[in-house]
Amino acid sequence: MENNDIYELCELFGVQGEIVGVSILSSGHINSTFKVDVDENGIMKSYIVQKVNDYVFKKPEELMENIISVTDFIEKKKGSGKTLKFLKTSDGKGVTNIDGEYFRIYEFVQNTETYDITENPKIIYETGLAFGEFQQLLSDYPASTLYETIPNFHNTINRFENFETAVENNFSGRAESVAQTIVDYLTIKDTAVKMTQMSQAGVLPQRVTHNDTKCNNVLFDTNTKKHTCVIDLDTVMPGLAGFDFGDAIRFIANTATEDEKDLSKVMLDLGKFEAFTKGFLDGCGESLTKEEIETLSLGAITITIECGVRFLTDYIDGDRYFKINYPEHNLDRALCQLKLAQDMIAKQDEMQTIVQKCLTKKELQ
Ligand code: ADP
Ligand code: GN1
Ligand code: MG
Repeated sequence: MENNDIYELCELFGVQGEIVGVSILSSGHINSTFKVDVDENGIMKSYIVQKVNDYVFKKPEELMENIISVTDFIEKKKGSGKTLKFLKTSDGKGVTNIDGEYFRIYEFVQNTETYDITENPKIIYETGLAFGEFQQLLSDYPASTLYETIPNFHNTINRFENFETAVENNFSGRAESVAQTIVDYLTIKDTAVKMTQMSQAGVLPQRVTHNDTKCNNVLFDTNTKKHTCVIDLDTVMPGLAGFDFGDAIRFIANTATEDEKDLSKVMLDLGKFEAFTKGFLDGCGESLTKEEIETLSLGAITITIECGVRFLTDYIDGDRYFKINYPEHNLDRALCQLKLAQDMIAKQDEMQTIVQKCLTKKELQ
């Protein structure tokens, strides 16, 4: 992205003052993120300028309508500073198009930090609390009024259909070399589709969900180490609470990183699982149903399998969706999710016992 584009965007979104610094913040696999420092008559302010990936998000305007509506709703309940603050153009839009590319600007939250990985149980608890509170705050928001920013995002039946189509088409020619991994994923398909079937049967309710609950999507106050706000709201849409829980566990309770090559290092850490679960349940308050609580551990298994299937699909499709740092990156991610999912399946009863233990502790408080 050119500096000229940044100047033009700041003008379009009404940013006052002189731009004194631009830096790249890049941790995610989808969008491109920049921090822009501005001197507003001696007062320093910073903004995030983000290019929305329109290969992934086909309707950026609808996506921004969702985000603005949800952040306004949270701000009314919790006050400013507890959610992201997006700027609007003079015609009231939250996203603009320059040369066919979509951009938005929002306020940078000062004195905050994010964690890509953490061993600290307090931070893990706080991350659970942040996503649980997010769930609870939006429990009276009418989920059906939100656009589906990526249709069928956590429809695991559909994800497996896309996977099987990718294997058939084999655009990259890589399918033969990963034949065993394909079989391994198909072996656990029945487990992975259970919650989607329960959702379709109306057993699990549709909630407003975040759908990308990695720990680096929570901002922490640098001094107090308490969570300040949940970020990366592109995938906020109707979904299952157990999938938000599950995606967080996939990321935060793995003993290794998402793309660890040495699979002997990849396992579910039950201590981290407990810390997150406690925070999540505390944050959710009374908002979850019995069926939602009973399927939390299945949510973790489901999303880990689904995420792995998505990485493997992309590898076989020729790496069109996720950003990669080297040619086998998506395969490494897929193998790592497979190992983690297998370990979760072996530990499912232990996970559910921990969920019950956290609930009992909550009742005693
Ligand atoms: P991605 O899609 O790349 O994950 P994010 O919206 O999560 O994009 O932003 C990437 C990183 O930028 C975050 O993990 C966080 O460290 C930082 N960041 C994003 N928004 C803010 C903000 N409003 N204030 C401070 N830091 C932010
Ligand atoms: C993507 O943007 P980022 O990196 O936080 C992806 C998630 C995956 C995640 C895997 C819109 O999230 O669904 O779980 O990568 N986001 C989208 O790391 O597809
Ligand atoms: Mg992110």
